[in-house]
Amino acid sequence: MKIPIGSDDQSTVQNDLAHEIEIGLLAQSAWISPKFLYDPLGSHLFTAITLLPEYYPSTTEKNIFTQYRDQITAAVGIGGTLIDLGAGNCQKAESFFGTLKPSSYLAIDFSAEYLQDAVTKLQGKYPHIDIQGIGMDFSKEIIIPSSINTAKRTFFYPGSSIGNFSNNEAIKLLSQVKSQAKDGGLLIGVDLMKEDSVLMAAYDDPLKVTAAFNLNILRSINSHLGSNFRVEQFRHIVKINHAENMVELYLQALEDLTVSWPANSRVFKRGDLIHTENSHKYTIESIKQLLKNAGFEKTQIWTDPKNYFAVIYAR
Ligand code: AVI
Repeated sequence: MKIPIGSDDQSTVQNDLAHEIEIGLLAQSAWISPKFLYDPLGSHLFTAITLLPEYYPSTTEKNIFTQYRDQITAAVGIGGTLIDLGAGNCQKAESFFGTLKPSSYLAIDFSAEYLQDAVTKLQGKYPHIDIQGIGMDFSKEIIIPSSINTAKRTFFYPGSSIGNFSNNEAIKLLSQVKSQAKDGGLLIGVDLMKEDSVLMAAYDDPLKVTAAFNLNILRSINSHLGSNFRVEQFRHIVKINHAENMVELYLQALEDLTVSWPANSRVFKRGDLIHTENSHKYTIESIKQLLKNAGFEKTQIWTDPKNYFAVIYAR
């Protein structure tokens, strides 16, 4: 199987991405969209984060999947197409192949390059499942190939990646999922609110893997924009925004500097911040409301004993 990169002409896609980056870099409070965290190295660094003992979302979600796999399978039902949003190394979806028995699996990720390896290996292991991988910026629009014509489509969106979108963006994305799921539904993992110390350890780990993941966005931007960011001129900063119930990631300039790219440049003073990510944390009520606003009326919910994380099947 091959990995189509999306329907648009590649140079148009690149120009759109470069334009989006410029808007953020030239804003009064500079920002970079978190999707640029996931270049091939960033995707590997994120996989490393999920192995950190401090990064509780991955282990907690995995434990919920393991403990409630039968109940989750009964809720979701067998067969149809499993559509994995932000598939990464595809391991979480693979853990459901045995019970959900999908006839086809569509892996979607921003980083097509990283996905390619995972999807190729998977097809070798599961020759009876029709496996496709697509590199797509699904934060804009979810485009399902016409070859996927099963009425039952189960969207799989684990890892609380929904938390990286604003409320409005999340509703827009989940509304698209709802309308495209046909007879199926959405199996989603969401991170719940908890004490600051647990959040700080998870997002500012002592091995500094998260710092490397965050700083690597500057290299990713250099390759998209032709800019000359130097990672050693910045440091990783984590803030907890209690009013909005979210963890915020920034990069802070360690000195006065100018970043240039073919079309423009930006001056950063020592201490200036670039906002790179928000990670929303939910309550059961707030996530139910979000899903309802996106058109999902029914939910089944599984959590862990500490109520750190929730897995939800929504229809
Ligand atoms: C992918 N996403 C849900 C992660 C999160 O926790 O918000 C990304 C991440 N950022 C820092 N560590 C992990």
